[in-house]
Formats: sequence, structure tokens, C-alpha cells
Amino acid sequence: MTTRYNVQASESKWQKIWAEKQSFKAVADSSRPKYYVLSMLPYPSGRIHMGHVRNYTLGDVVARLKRAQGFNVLHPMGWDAFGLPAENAARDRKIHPAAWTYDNIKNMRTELQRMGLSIDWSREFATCDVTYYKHQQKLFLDFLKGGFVYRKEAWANWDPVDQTVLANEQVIDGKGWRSGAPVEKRKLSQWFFRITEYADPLLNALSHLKRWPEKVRIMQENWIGKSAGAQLRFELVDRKDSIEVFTTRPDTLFGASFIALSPHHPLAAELAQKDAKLAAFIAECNTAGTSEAVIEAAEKKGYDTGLKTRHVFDENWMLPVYVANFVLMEYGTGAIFGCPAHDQRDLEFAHKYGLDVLPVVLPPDADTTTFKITNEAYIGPGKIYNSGPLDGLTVEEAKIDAIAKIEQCGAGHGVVQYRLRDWCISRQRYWGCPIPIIHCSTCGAVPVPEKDLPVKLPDDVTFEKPGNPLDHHPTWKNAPCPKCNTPARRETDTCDTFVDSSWYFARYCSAHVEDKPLDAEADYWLPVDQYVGGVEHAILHLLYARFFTRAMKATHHVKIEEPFTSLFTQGMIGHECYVATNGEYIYPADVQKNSNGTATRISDGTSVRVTPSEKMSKSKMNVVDPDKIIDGYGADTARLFMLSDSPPERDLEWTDAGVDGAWRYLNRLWRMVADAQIPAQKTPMPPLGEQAEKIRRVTHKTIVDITNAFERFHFNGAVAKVRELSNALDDLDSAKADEAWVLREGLDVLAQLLGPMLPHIAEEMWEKLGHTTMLCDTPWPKADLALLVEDSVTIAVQVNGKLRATITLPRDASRTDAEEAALANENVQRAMAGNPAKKVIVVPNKIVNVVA
Ligand code: ANZ
Ligand code: ZN
Repeated sequence: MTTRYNVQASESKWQKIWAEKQSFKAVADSSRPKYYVLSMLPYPSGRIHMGHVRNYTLGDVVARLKRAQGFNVLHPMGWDAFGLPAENAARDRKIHPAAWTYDNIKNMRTELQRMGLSIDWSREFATCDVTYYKHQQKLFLDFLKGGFVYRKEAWANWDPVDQTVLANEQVIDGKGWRSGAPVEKRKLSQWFFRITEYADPLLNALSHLKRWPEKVRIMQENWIGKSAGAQLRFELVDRKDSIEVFTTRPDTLFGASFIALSPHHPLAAELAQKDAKLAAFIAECNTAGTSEAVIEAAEKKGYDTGLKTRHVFDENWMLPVYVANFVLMEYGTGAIFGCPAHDQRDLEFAHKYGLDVLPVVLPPDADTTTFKITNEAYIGPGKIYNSGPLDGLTVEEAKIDAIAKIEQCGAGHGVVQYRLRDWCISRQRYWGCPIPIIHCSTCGAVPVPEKDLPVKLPDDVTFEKPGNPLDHHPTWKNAPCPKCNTPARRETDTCDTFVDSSWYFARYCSAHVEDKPLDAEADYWLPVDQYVGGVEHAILHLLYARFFTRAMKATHHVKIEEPFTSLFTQGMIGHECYVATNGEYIYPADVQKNSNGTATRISDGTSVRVTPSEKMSKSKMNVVDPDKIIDGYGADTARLFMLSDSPPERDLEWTDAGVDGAWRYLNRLWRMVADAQIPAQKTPMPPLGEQAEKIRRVTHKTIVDITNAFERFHFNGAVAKVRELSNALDDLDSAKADEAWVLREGLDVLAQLLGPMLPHIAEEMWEKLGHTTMLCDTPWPKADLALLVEDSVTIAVQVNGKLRATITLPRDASRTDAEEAALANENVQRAMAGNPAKKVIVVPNKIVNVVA
């Protein structure tokens, strides 16, 4: 009888050995190829959750694989540690944000270390460490010098009761989260990063990011939102002035029925001085949220100013001028012409205020006499009509024509417009990186001299009063002006936490350098070869990091432009939820599943409704705590379940049965090695019988399959293959010398293939198999390709019906592989005579037909 696998003892033993031997310490070495694997850094909320476990397991598999494959691997970890929750904890629990944050980090570090990650912990930092943010202040100053930073007035959420600026998260349904008072908008001077300068490069480079998910590239493209259009002036009738509008649809100009100004448009402000009703309307608009989403969802409302403009193409055609809540000042020119027939917002607006709806684009199959717009604007393609000189053109042709006409009559010109706005990094909060600026009444905003960095956050702050504690602090603000030395005031805004996470990946490379943010080591490690994280960061974080990298290049901190060569975004983790008879969610621990598929509440025997899997969240009580799983079954079990259950890009449903299955497999692996009757060391191969030969082939084929699966993130496929190998090895009879030899080889390979996924038990197996070296230092196994030949087939390739070549492929090669191999063949290419393949028909394992 063998002893049971003591998972706790084994896992902590190996974690201790890895730490003592510094097995994962990364040292730059230009003679070796590098590989930088990074999982997105966690926010130190207090405990790790299953999402972290999945994210870090995926990154760890890649890191361990690449290490075994001979790369010099960097795999670091840190903490995205600034932000609002720490301030809230400080206020609610009277604990300093730093204490709360570092406590949480300590907890979570222990939890992560229990996962057995191959992290170089010597490079760890938290973004709230002064030793990190002082370098960020230096970057800010360099960006300022380089013209990437500027200051301007911008709208902020203002809580009139608490007298403070609110973050977007603190505005709930248009009200301050504490005071409940309707939030107003206020203009404040704030700091901006000029990301729009890079709108085009950021957009164009997306097409080179071949190893990013398509959906992420599309989201970034939409966010940058490049659109071609026109900027044109409508002359006012009653005064010598005009209104400039931006449109992406100059083709619809003949369908215009009104002009609308943003409530923040200068002309609206001017008119409001003499028009109390307009002033009241603008004030009402200011109570709604500032975000685009809020504006989009709100009811369309307007105010008729009484002004009229002339249509650009017809001076006798008058259009009324409204102020409308859906026009943003920050986009285009802050004014639009409305074409209700072809824009949904304009249509709703026109219906409300009784304005004309004149269609000017006729859908392909429609008829001019019967086509009508009722409740839905038509935004599709078609032919222009009701539009004089543009009649008969397609939408695209009419756009070009209309712009030419606008330019001819001097009313405007064609323009390219981006949706992307400059990035406002000012936050009126304490727990962030102070912006290193001093405001002087004579010299203006003066950068803090580099020798005076870091500008440290004061420790003695209170959170009793609403608002920014840096502002309330009795002395911190006071500093002499660096230029004229008269008393001046420090900037009390801190950086948006997205700034902290825009360059952390670079800092890991130079984590030990004190006198500058980055050094030559960053040039060695960067870019990140494989980035792994949640798709929720697909837009802002990744775009900001891409911008930051370009700005760091321009200011000579790095040599690269794109920070992340390959990106993998993992799916979410869900779990079923349990609903009691009173409709409330209850904890899984209070639920008993019955064999007939129903469920019962243990505490009172009432019935329980089981819902399909939903994203784990506290409110639904369907959260499984990783710590508990690791306590009970060990980290390898959690890792195995994460990897085996579904493809990693998909959502995964956490189930007890799945965990049990993983746990049982671990124990089986243990028994396989503990009970194995095999030669102690690698002895020369004896002549192999049929069975031994067959299974040796499985072993070597598994090496190839798993290597391929890993490279493609097909981890669930890799787990399936590894299980097949274990099954095959079970069929060997170790009483026979040849089969015992193959078993020994197979078990060695099995341990090696498991290494990236289940690092603890794999080390344990490796040791039990008699090796005196560490598995994590052992090179990746090499398949003997000669053994795989059996597994290949020779197939015919025809070009235009004539046999031109035969090629040898692995049995069951994919259609794409077969097609590729056929088209690469010399004889086939000669037969195609330079013509492209019009069609390729693959009959797997038999024939490839090329039509050229
Ligand atoms: C007339 C028109 C006719 C428009 C039509 C659309 C359809 P994208 O594509 O996102 O760039 N627009 C321009 N500036 C705006 C602002 N500051 N606030 C709100 N809306 C604004 O959007 C461009 C279109 O959004 C522009 O084209 C303009 O309406 C509107 F059948 O002009 B359009
Ligand atoms: Zn001064």
C-alpha cells in the first residue's frame, strides 16, 4: 500500500525550495533569447478571487513552458495599489489607506505564493510605493517637457452638498453617493495627456498586432473612432455670425431640418445671459451625468433659441437653432445640423418638437413614392434623392461631392475626426501619485525640479471632511515657487490610477534601479512577449499603455513602441446560484443537491431553485474562495480544474464535480509513480515488443501534441492529451523488461509535460522517479520524430485534375495543414505556373485538389 498524496506537505515543500534556490529569479543575459510573460497586476482588495487564480495559472503555464524551452524568462508580479477603495476603507474604518493597502498586499501575496507561481518576487512593487511613484513623477515631468502634458479647463462632477468633486463611480443615477444630492457639473483646471496626438499611429499599428484577439483590436479601433466628414458654417440670419458644425454625413445636407448647439457652446452661454429660460435649461442639462453613456441614454431635449440660420446650399432655406442636451461640447465643434430621416437621435428630437422629416437616402429596393420614415431613421446605404445636385449619387459618392461643393462655396472643408479625447489624468483625491507641480501667482504652473522629487504624500491626513484631504492638509500644500521663491501652492490633484498601470510592465524590468525609471535592462526584456488578462481592460488600460510606451520612447526611456506583442484575454468564472423560497440568494454551503436533480436548503428543508452559472459575485452568494480550495485540495487541483474545464478564452463554470475530478487525477498520478516497478535509472533501451513499441509512440506523439496545444493556449486540449498518456502507460506490464523501460521513459515525460500545469506534483513525481535535479530546471522533452512516421500518410495532390505530387503528412493533419503543405510543394507550384489557387479541396488522409 502506498501512502496517500500529502498535498499540503508537498506543495509547501516545493514552494520553499523554489524560493530558497531562487529558481525563478530573472537575470538579463544578452547571450540568451528572452521571454517576458506578464499577467495583469491585481488590485489589492484583500483576497484573491477565482479570476486571479485563472489569470495567474495561464500566465504561469506559459512562463514555465518557455523556461523549459530554454528561454530566459521574466515573470514578475506587483500591485495596482492606488485608488478610491483605500480611501473609503480609511473613512469607514479609521485605518490609514497605506495600512489598509499594505495589509491587503501581505495577505494576497501569501495567497498567490500558495498557488506555486514561477514569479521573480524580487522585482515586486506596489504602485503606491514612493520608490515607484517617484519615477512616475519624473516621467510626468519629461512628458510635460516633451509636450505630452497640458492643462485646461474641463468639466467635473460636483457634489453641491459635500462641496467636493466626485469620481464617475461616485455618481449614482445622477446623484452624489454620500449626500444623495443631484450632481452638478463644474469647470476645473485639470491635467491632460495628449493621447490624441497619437490617434493615427495607435489606430494604424493595430493591424500589426497579429497576436491580439480580433475583438480587442476592434474595440480599440471603435474607441479611437476615426471618421471622415466635413466641418461647415451656417450663417445666422439675424446677426453677422455663423455656427460651425461637424458632420460625418454631408451627403444628407438636403435633409437638414435644424441646427443644435451643445449646452456648453459659447453661443448658448451668450444667449443665456439675456434669456432666463435658456439659462434654466442649461442648468438642467448640467445636473445630468457627464459620461457619454448617460447622455446617450437620456431623453433628447432641446430649447428653441429663436435664431435662424441659412442652409449652406440655399440662402432662402431657414433652419431653426436649438440648444440640445445630446450635443457634446468636447466632440467636433460642439454643434450639429440635424437630419431626422437618417439619424435616430435627430428623429426623436424632430418628433418631439414638430420638425420636418425629409428622407434623402433611398434604400436599394425602395420606391420614392412610397418610402417613408416613421419611428426608425434609415442609416443604411442607398441612392440620394430630394437633394438637387446630389440626386442619383450613392451615399459614398455624395459625401465626396457634397464636400467639394462646401469647399467651392467657402462654407467649410473636409476633415478627419476622432472620437478619442485627450486623457484627463487629474483626480481630486488623496490616494494617488501626486502631480509634481507648484502653482505660483506670478510664474503660473511650475514643474517641481527633479532634485526635489519625490513629492511625497503626507501621512497625517484625515478623511472626516468630504473632499480632497491634500487640499485640507494644514501645511502640505505650502511650498516656495521653484522659480521666484515666493510662497506658492502645490498641485493637490493626484494621477488617475490608469497612469500607474500604464508603465508598470516596463518598471519590472528595471525594478532595482534607483536613479531613473528605466535602464538598459528594460531594452533587453521589452516588449512583453505574452500578456494575459481580463477582457474588461481591452480598451482603456491597453490603449493608455500603448500611448505611454510611445511617449516614453519619444522621451528616451524605452526603444519600443508597442508594449505587448501577444495578448490573451481569458473568460470569466461563474458558478450556479441558489435561490430560497423567499427569493433570496443563499450560500452553497446551505444547499444539498438531491439525486433527482432537485435541491434542498439544509437549514430548514425547504426547496431551492438552482440557476444557471453566473459570474461569481458576492451579491449572488455564488463565490468560491480560492483559499478554501487550496486548503482542501491544493493549488495543483485548482490549477488543473482551471485549465481542463474549458478553453481559457471562454467563461468557465466552477463545479464541485470538476474539482473532485481534478483531485482524483492528482492522486492517480501519485500512485502511478509511487507504485511503479521500473528501472531506477535510464538504462539502454532493450529490444521492444509490439505493445512497448506502440506505447512508446504514444509518449512521443503526446510531446508534440502538448507542445502545440500549449503554444496555442489550448490548455484544455493539453490536459486531455496528458490524461490519454496516463491511460496508455497504465496498459504497460512492468514485469516485462521492455515495457518497464517504456514505462520509465513515459513517466519521466509525463512529469515533464505536467510541469507547467501542475508544478508541485510534477516536481514530486520527478523526485520519486529518482532524479536529483529540479524539474523546473529540466529542458522540455524532445520527441523522437522517427517514431511518429508510422503516424503519417502519403497523399496525392492534383492540380486542375492532374496528379502532380505526393506529400507526406501526419495522419489526420488538419485541412489547413494539408492545404499549406500541398501549396508549398515544388511540383505543385510549377503546375500552378504562378496562378493563385482559386479553390483547394482537401479530403483528409486521401487527396488534395487544387484549382488554379
Ligand atoms: C449630420 C448627420 C446626418 C449626422 C445624419 C449623422 C447622420 P461619429 O460617427 O460618431 O463621428 N455629431 C457631431 N458632433 C457632435 C457632438 N458634438 N455631439 C453629438 N453629436 C455630434 O458621429 C458624427 C455625427 O454625430 C455627426 O454627423 C453629427 O451628426 C453628430 F443623417 O451630422 B451628423
Ligand atoms: Zn514664481
